[in-house]
Amino acid sequence: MSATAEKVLFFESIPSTNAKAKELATHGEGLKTVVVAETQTAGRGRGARSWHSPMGGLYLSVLLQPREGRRPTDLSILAGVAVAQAVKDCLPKAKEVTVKWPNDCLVDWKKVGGILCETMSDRRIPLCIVGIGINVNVGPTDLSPFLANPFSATSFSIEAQGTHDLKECLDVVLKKLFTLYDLYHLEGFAPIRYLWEKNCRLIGKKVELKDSSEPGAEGCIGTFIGIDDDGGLVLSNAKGDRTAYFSGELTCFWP
Ligand code: BT5
Repeated sequence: MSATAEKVLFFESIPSTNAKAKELATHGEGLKTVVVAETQTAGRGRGARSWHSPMGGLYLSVLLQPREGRRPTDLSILAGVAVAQAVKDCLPKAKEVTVKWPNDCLVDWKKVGGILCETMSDRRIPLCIVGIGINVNVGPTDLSPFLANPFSATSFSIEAQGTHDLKECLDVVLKKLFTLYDLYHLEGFAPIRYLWEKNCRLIGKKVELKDSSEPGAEGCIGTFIGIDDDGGLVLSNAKGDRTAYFSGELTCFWP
């Protein structure tokens, strides 16, 4: 195994690297193909949400496969760890870089990156399109629509003044991602789960999980225990009963 991409394809402006990677996979592109764009005109978030993708950000999608019999969510959790490790390497040590379930990367509790894992289930082992967006050289004006989010938005250039080399950032992200991918295929999900929990600062805290498709609905409040063997968020209620959740939005927290 080699912890590198099979092929990296660069584009200037496309609607979405995930859509492009899916199209390429349909036409025969295989595992470890990476699609990178300088800007996206229709960057996708989870559900009906979008990912704002101005020039200066890093936008990429990678074709990966879960282990046989395992869920694609493994790869979403794995990518979260890779992004957190890469962001840590690129920013000053004093910044606190953490993961937020299911797939965000936070710097000092503000969102610097997001992951969207989509699946092509038309084969025996599903092919996953792991999309990663990171705000690198993105200014505050571009992020202003998201500053009021429960976890606000930030970028490398906001957190550490100056311009960052996007190619270097891409190389770091890919190195972390493929190293973890090889570890996962050799040793399973357990080491990935361990690394994810090590990079999460919400464990042991009281959190609220809301159904993002029903903004007005009441959420589940509980203590964040960790993630289970399938990457589900485990909450403990006031009675100490534990439940695993596989979708939703952590909308508030009490550190
Ligand atoms: C995500 O969704 O965070 C997944 C984002 C994945 C983007 C990558 S870019 C490369 C690849 N190609 C794609 O088309 N997508 C992937 P979610 O957890 O649903 O968060 C989306 C929400 O984050 C939005 O509704 C906004 O509130 C907020 N948001 C949008 N753009 C943002 C940005 N650039 N920085 C911070 N927050 C943002």
